[in-house]
Amino acid sequence: MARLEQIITNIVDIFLEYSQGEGKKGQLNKDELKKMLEEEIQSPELKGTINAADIEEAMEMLDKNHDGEVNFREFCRCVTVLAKCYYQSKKGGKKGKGKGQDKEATNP
Ligand SMILES: [Ca+2]
Repeated sequence: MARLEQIITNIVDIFLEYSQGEGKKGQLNKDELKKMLEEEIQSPELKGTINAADIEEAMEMLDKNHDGEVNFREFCRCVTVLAKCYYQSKKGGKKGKGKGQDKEATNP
């Protein structure tokens, strides 16, 4: 399978796997999200972005419709956030801590 296809199927499979738990199907509750982050995010720079150790904050960041669970759409957002973070770290972050560029979450 081509690389991008592999990633896409991985994203779907990971979500399906972790959302099978006790909570509602098709949703990650707090425990499921924590388990998923603990097991599937290993590198320190990504852990700095969304951390299982601060699951309240991670949930707040991801649970956009505030139903206390992470649906597939919200999970995809999580992946996007991590990808952007990794992209920034690869680019070397020359711009330092400039304001604005990380602020995509500001909804009016
Ligand atoms: Ca939600």
